[in-house]
Amino acid sequence: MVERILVTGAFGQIGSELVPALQREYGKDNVIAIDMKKPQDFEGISYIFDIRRYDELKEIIKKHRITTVYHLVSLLSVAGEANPDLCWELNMGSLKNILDFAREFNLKVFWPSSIAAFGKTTPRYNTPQQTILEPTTIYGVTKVSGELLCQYYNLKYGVDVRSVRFPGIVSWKTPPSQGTTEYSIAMFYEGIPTGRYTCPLREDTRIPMMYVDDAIKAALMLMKADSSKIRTRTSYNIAALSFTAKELEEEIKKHIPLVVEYRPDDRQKIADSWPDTLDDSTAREEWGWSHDYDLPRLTKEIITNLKKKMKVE
Ligand code: AKB
Repeated sequence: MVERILVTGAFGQIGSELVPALQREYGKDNVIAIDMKKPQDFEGISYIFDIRRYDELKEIIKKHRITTVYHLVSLLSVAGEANPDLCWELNMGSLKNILDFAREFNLKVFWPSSIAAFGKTTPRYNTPQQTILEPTTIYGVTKVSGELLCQYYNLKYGVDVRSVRFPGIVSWKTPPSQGTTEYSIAMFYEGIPTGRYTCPLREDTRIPMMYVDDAIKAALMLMKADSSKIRTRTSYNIAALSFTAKELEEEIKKHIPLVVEYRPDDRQKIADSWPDTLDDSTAREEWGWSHDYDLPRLTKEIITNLKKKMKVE
């Protein structure tokens, strides 16, 4: 059967890289991209509208005979704290609707959870797959609730929904958005053209992180895995890197001159509530997860690409 794929939040940080990967794999005509706005150079089928227009969404699912949804729409941690009501409405409302459509039209669903599902009471080092989930951000609350809702729809209605807890994703195609780990992207975006960056976190803040290519690889691998292998229907821990802000600064300095000033703001409290490192052995055992990028490779890749994008020598 031909897969016909819908991606929501298609032009955000992950979607901007996932959509072309899906188009390469399944063909341009089989990938439908939905977001609030579209980049000028996008080639493919897209619809530009607010995801909360559920009747319209349902018509698109029917019209294109969608089989699989990558539901990426989400307000991140910083945006969520600025508007908790909207965060709940958008993150949870849209997930509930996508899961209901999945029930009705027998869709397979990918939905990203996050390390934001963890909190201060979670073991900080080598955080286990099954552990205490008491987040203190509304974004984290939507991730824990979302994980449980996914599991419920799987158990109750047999919906084939799969999820990973993404660490902070480092990428270069889209500018940093309103998350806590997005400082890492901003360090490149501001550091390359100006040689300076003011970091909103302490230099010793260590957070699990991952290059975007590994994040795309994880999503595609998980969705392709045989359903009998997927025994976790909440969300899988997946790990790649874990670096401090200072370690990132030092790695970037091997390529460009950079002065970083550390001036922690509200984001520090959020970062301090997340683990340092994750145990992702369940994902590695059950569906063969492995990452490719280490910090030097990630840094070189981003600097090379961003310099080209920014036309900086
Ligand atoms: C954020 O920082 O809010 C996100 C995340 C870790 O989910 N990047």
